[in-house]
Amino acid sequence: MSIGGVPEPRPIAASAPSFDILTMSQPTPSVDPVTPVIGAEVRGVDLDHVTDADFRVIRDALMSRCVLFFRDQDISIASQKALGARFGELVAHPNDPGVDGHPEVMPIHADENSVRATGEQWHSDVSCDPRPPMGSILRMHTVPETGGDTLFSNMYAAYEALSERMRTLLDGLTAVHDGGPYYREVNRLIGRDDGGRAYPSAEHPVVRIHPATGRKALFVNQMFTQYIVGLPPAESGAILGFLFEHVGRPDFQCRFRWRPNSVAMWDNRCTQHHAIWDYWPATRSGYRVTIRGEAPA
Ligand SMILES: O=C(O)CCC(=O)C(=O)O
Repeated sequence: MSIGGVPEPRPIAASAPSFDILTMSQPTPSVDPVTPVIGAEVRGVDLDHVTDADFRVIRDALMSRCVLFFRDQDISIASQKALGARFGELVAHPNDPGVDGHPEVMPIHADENSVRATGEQWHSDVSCDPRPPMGSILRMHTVPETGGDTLFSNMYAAYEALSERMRTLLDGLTAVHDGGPYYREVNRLIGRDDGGRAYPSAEHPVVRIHPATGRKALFVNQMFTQYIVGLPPAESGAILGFLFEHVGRPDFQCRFRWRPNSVAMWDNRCTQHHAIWDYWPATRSGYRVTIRGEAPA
């Protein structure tokens, strides 16, 4: 139908991109929470071409949701590194040589010949470093039909769920994180000679303050935390045992089901994750880049 010979404007199809006609700006990525507590799926962004506006959305969403998920990102290693580098300096892994020509890119791989898979217990990446990574970006290119999900847990929520008395006790404590026991066991399992090398070790607050949000987060994990400083071993062991179980509470978590070319980006300062190896003998394979953080305070 037309009015006075002028055709009526046609409605925009629901699937059309929402360009702003006046400014010709790109559509803003959408950020959809996964649970009320943690995680968001970010849609409408191409990680091969991250604009400044996209980056601001990603950074803000990471601060509020702690872990972000992206689908259908058939991106290059250069793009993955470039995204990480917008957040900070990339770091090589202390026990993994990285891929050829890219020491800061860590392969994450398990197949029928594997005797272990990376990250099979709750942890925050390389928390044994004096400046543990602020974040990690993992892209999987090959995933099993089913299985191989990754669990993420919110360490603000874990801290806030503790009683006031327990929070008061933990607030003043520090703990020693050591990479040696875990990395040496990995090397033993896969038959790699570590040549007696030394691994990072550091003392960190049990409860850290996130430098960007100012919120308190629990910062001890099963993979690296050895003991609480200044407590007898039995008391340290009992408190850490309780906390290691506490971080795995289902109401702090989300669970990510990977597809080929899915990407997850997490903030190691306020999350822990646990990769489930339930898919042997299938293959699961991808690459991680890791971003240097600050000394926890
Ligand atoms: O494979 C995964 O989903 C995560 C692996 C892991 O734990 C890590 O990259 O730290």
